[in-house]
Amino acid sequence: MFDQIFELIKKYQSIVIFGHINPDGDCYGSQVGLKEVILANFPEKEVYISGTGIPRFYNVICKTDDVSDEVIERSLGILVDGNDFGRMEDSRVTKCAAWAKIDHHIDTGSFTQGPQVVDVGANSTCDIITGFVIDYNLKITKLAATALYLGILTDTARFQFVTDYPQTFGRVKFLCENGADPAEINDVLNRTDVIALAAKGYVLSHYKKSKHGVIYIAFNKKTLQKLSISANHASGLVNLLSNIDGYPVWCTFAEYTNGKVRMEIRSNGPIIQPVAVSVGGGGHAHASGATLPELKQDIIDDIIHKLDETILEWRGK
Ligand SMILES: [Mn+2]
Repeated sequence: MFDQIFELIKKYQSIVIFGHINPDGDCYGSQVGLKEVILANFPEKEVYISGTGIPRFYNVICKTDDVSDEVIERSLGILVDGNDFGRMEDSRVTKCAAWAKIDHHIDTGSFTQGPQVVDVGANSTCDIITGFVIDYNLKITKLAATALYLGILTDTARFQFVTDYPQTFGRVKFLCENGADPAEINDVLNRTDVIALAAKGYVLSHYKKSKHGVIYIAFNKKTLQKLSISANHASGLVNLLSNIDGYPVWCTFAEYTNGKVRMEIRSNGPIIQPVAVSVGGGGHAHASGATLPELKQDIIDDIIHKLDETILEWRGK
């Protein structure tokens, strides 16, 4: 399938790379990495990345691009790290001249507009793209290597969730040999402040436990305001509740200012993706999410109940 995507890349003079809503390191890293790789190998092409990326990495990596409607309409659109048009941050993705997709989320069959590479076994989209660069013997730059490294690092929670260590570490070695600097990336990732510290303290002192092994926390708007953090920040704290003995599933609920709720679920055993799908979300077998219409106790209770059932079924095996 990469052959087909590669043919499209060769064919189009202009390419726009789209990432998902609430961009993470893998989404932004894939966008920057793929853009830089295409430009390194086809310097005459125009390549852009849409969306907000991760602003705190702008200095170390780069900013995203302002892409006009006119450019989008004549471009090949490449979707990275998300299932389909509906997951993309920039809704103008639908206006491209053609499309391709590279992703590692469970395929829902909702992308039918062009060739796609979906490797559900891959730990990150950046890992897949790095494999593509190596297999096709493509040129790579320091910037591309740094961005791709960021995605692998963050989507594996710093090399914790890796399915094929020899393969991934081989790819990481290739990225480091081509200029990725782990120390530089760690420096940005590790930087924190007292607001973040207080938010962690809140999670550690207010979590709840279900009957059968879910550990979770819900943040309403008022709490988030008091803590001076966003719903996205709160959702990013989900792994503070990870790997507690007796609690194979952990999750967060965080209310956006518009009343909708970001839910993140993680697991170190049970496959929780169907529970996320049942409320309109999706993701990976052990890491999924959804946006819920509102923060209501009965909605949360219902989800926790489904997760409890999933744990019971998993324990029965
Ligand atoms: Mn990803």
